[in-house]
Amino acid sequence: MENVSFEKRLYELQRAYKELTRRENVQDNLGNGIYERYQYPVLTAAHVPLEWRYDLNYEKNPFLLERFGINATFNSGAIKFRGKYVIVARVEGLDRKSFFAVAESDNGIDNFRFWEYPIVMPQTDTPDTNVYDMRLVKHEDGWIYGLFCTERRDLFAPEGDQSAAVAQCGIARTTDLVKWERLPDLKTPSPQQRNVVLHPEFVDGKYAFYTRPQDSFIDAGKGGGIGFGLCDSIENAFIEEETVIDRKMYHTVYEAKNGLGPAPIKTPHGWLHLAHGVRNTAAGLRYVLYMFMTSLNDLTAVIHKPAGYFMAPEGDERVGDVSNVLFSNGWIADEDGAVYIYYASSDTRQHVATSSIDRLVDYVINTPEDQYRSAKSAEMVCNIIDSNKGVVMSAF
Ligand code: M1P
Repeated sequence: MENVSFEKRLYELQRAYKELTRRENVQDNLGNGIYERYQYPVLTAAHVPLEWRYDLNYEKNPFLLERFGINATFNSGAIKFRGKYVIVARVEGLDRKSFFAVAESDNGIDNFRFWEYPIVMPQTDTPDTNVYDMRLVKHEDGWIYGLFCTERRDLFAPEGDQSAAVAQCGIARTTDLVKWERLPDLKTPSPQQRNVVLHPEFVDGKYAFYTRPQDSFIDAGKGGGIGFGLCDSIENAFIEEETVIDRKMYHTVYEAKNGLGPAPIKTPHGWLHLAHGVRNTAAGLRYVLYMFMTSLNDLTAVIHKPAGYFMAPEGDERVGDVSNVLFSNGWIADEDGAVYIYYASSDTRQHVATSSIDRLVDYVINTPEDQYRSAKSAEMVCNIIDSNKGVVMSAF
């Protein structure tokens, strides 16, 4: 028998866990003024409680081996709930299956702790193989909804193709984030759906959804962008007509595909949206975040859209299971105007960035829009230089 000290190993595991989950986060210096990044991710695989990963009984696990390993924690929905900053993370096991788990923090930027148990999502008649990327919405009907991607094997794929899948939008609702009522999946005219988001308010007495129609599991195909549609009922949600409100476009950061992030935030100027855009490169797909604003009177009208990306992977964020990816499906707008943007990097870990409604509105309204040509970009820089003439640079 190897000489393993169960007690010593348990002590070391607990000490490391405590240190990690009580570490204060540190705001990065300077930045671009639009948001602040932080030094540490708010959730990693190592934040998952030891009680979930280890059998801590000496008799059954004398070597104290990990019994259920976690690969990643990322793509979290977010909501302010009972005064806490609460995120519902996508927790992915070594078996590649992901499930949802609630973690909360007092200040939104550090000390996130998982609740006692992960969520065991009730099933529809066709069980999910995999679920991920929950968007949490407090709807004006009184429920908290979680919309997520449910993935199942494509039954029409040939036997030799074991990666073909069908993605659809799963819908569940809750009042306490513990007990969930599963509703039928959303039906739309598109063969597949991912990145579906529920609008927090009724529109003409109907439930309003942002969609992302797609032809196949990876490629959006002729599903040309972020769609919008209305449903009479949420208990049997069916969108008859999808209108694309923000389309993919040549030589932009969203030329291959795009998808809405969290539910939009209402401001006096319009609805603030955060989305991800994807383009292809020699090194594979690159996912960045971008923003736009839609009209308060017409949710399908994009009234402001800064050129390019809002956030892109930086430093360590660039590397992970799916490298060169930033993805966000959760943000929290606080009563005092602060905004907590929960973004994940490279399908591996969860981060936070902070900003404010005022700064985001300024960014979205006053950042130049894409003019789609290099010469126009150079002209924009010249305009900024000209308007800076006569401004005293005090540090020089
Ligand atoms: O791997 C990057 C992301 O890919 C998918 O997003 P989309 O449907 O826009 O391509 C999702 O699987 C997402 O979870 C993942 O982060």
